[in-house]
Amino acid sequence: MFKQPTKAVIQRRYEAARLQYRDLGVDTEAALSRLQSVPISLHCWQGDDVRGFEVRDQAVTGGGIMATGNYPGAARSPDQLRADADKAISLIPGKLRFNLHAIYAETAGKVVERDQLQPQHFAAWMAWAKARGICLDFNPTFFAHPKANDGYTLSHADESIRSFWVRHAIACRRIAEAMGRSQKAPCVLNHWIPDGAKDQPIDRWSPRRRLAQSLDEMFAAKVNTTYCKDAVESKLFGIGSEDYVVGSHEFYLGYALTHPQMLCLDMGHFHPTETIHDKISSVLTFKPDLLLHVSRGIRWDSDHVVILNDDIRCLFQQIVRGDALERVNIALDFFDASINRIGAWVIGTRAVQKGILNALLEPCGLLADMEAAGDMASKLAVLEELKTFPVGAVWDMYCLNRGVPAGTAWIADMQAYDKDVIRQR
Ligand code: RNT
Ligand code: ZN
Repeated sequence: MFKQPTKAVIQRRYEAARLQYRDLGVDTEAALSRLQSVPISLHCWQGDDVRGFEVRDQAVTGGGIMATGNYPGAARSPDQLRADADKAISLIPGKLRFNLHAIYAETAGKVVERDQLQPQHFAAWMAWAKARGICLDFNPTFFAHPKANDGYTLSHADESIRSFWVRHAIACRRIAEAMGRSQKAPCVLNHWIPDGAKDQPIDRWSPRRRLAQSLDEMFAAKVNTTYCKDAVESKLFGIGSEDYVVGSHEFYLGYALTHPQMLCLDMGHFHPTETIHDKISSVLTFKPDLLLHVSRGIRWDSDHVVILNDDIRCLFQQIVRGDALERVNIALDFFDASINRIGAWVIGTRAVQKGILNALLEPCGLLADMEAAGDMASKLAVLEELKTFPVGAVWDMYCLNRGVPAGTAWIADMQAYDKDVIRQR
């Protein structure tokens, strides 16, 4: 089981698929070379259930986000996390980035407050990424901290707490800038805060005014924005902030439209039946670029492992049809602690790549022409027929070209690593 098909079999199937797509005017070779150049930012936090390695001297009660499940063998040191990420990376074709959070700092056993973090605390991560030719992205951590215990950070009414978090954000902007310099390419720095109220706050105004003020202060700090590309991430509700989230979609959309920072759209941060694919063309009409958190909510912002569902298909169709792949930063954001974590990384990332490939294999011009001519039945028929086209044969060829297991073969690698490494911890 889970054996790799031979090279000849993959090539034969690919050749048949290539001809089938060619009949519709789709160039599979062009699609494959385009796919190869689209980076996906692999999130470190799937490897350890968003715990990080921070050395703390005070208890943390507030959460804001939560990974559920108790699958054994989660990475409990930076070296374990890097080894696990290496394993996942070896099973994923195409270009990757790696996304860190401030709580993944390495401080040699010492307590280093978050507003004191320095690029040196990420030196090992930078060396690891450089050796693999991978660029880093970064996030301040505004949760899992005593000063976040009561549910407010950048919008806190207590000036000493609010300014602490502003200093943390500025420290992270400097770290992102250093990462960017070291990789000679931008580092995307995403700001998400848990701020909000469980039940009906009377004053929904002041926290928003304070958040806007904090953002202005953070972004006024002198940081080279060629290297540090800031984004702000909205949310509908969280655990303990069911009624009111300070950084709502409208809030950050407003902020991003009146400031240079990017907007981040997380697929799990809207109403349960609300999807983000129709937001892409609206946001990119007014902004040059965008950050995506590719996730999968089930009934709520549950951060399930991404799979190739309609949400993913529609999302990348919108991006490819609008020729916007260059303008969208694709980052993953899910954390399932109930299954093998390397499996989670690989399943989710390969699903996103398949979603992009699926969109690249669409005869966009043909469909647009039929639509312009008013031939809606033909358009719908082509879209339907495409659903059973052999995208898998093209995908397998991609994996073969990139030296990564094709089809189900990677599952055997995951199982062996589970037995030999994960379950030995
Ligand atoms: C939380 C946000 C945020 C986090 C990561 C860990 O709801 O989605 O992006 O998941 O920063
Ligand atoms: Zn997110």
